Amino acid sequence: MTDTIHYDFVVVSNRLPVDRVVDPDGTARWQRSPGGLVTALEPVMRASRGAWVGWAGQPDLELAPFVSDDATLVPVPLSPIEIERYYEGFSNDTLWPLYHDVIAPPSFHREWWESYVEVNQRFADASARVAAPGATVWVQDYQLQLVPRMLREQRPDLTIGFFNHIPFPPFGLYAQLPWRKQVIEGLLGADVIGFQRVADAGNFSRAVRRLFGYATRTPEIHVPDGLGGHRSVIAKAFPISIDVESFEEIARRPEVQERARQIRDDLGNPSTIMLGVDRLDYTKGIRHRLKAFGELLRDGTLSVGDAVLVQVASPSRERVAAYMQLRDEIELTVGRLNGTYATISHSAVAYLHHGYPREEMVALYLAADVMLVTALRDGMNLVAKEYVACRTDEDGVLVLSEFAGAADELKNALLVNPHDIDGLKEAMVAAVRMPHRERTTRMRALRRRVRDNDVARWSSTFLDTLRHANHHSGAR
Ligand code: GDG
Repeated sequence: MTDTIHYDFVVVSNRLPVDRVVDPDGTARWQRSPGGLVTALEPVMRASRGAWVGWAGQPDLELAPFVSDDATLVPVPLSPIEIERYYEGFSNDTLWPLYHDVIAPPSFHREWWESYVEVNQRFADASARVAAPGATVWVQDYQLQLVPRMLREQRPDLTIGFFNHIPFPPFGLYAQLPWRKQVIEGLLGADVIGFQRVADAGNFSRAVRRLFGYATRTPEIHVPDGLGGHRSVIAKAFPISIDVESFEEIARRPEVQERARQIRDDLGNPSTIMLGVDRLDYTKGIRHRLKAFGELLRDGTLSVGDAVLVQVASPSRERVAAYMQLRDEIELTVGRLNGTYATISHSAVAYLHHGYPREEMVALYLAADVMLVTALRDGMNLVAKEYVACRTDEDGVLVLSEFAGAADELKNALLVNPHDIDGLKEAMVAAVRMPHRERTTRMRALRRRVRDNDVARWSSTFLDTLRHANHHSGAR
């Protein structure tokens, strides 16, 4: 242990921000995965000797910490059975559906829970080993909700933050979780618990009151310290965002703009390109979107050749049964729509079950006249913000679900309830027919909002709150 280096700032997330890639000559290397979180935390990492604790994405990989760009990465190994129980099971088939309004039924299995506890303990132990005295540790997301408490038990000197990237459900749903008290106790080990929306923070505080009866004074929760006093925990909304400048920069590149023109050309120059970009997930409302689009073709409101729907559905969680079933359903629907409405020269739906490089995504955003974000429930939805960030031409219409966190900020989008198929159809038609002046007015307002709250602002606001919270509670 004496040779372990200690860090003043530690990020803990299920996945490390790198992917193992094997070059054609057979040599393996690590490639930075360009997620928003990495970008947000890069400056903090650089300024404060940071380490990142997480799983390297492959089973049974026991690796020593290594340096990638400016951060030290600390791999946490997972066995195949843990991947099945902790990750695919408890994280993605229990918590994910439960926290997204039980759109799909959550599965509750005791052995999945046991694995979740064990793996959370391993992440906590790894973090405790690398954190310097008095360090700040920022734990990310629903896979690691027990880590804050486990960490505090070993290391009361640390300042601990937690951010939940997905919604926190209303108590009536949360109460289904057989381990509902343990999860909340786990989270309450943090000094600050961040959520995407004000409503999520409210749901969490209510669950704390209902299950533990602790006093709350928004945004503070008073957690008894066992000595007759209490610790203050802050539960508050910190809406996440994107690296706006990097999207703008890509959108301004001539070759990306040329690619956008080529995409329109390849689609047969329709007057309207509608676009959906999602991980293939049942929370994203892809089926509802296809249904509404199909009915508009059936009614003759839209016609093939004139309008096309491009749907990028990037592969996700392909070993979880609900995702396999969803893929089948979507591909059946797309096949039916194209079978019924496509012509030799024009598709109704261009369906793409691939991941694309970011430049291609930006070109798609630039080509899209109408962006459809129709999630049934979504923590934030970064695609909505990316579309807006890319539209430096102040054109394009965003149709946005009220059930995505982004709707709290992006009020100038066409807000929809995706369960209301008629309402969704009306919004799609309004988007197609919207006059240029109104498109510009709305897009300008949306852009202002996204630029004002970018991802650097998100992380600095969270970390400021964390510093302040710990200062108030006194050094522990
Ligand atoms: C969770 C919460 C919350 C997608 N396909 C490709 C690709 N993407 C990128 C998008 C976007 C990201 O993936 C997806 O982010 P979302 O926010 O839309 O959704 P989740 O993956 O469900 O994320 C969500 C988020 O965490 C952050 O807190 O907003 O609510 O569910 O950046 O562009 N990127 C590339 N190729 C693809 O094919 N390059």
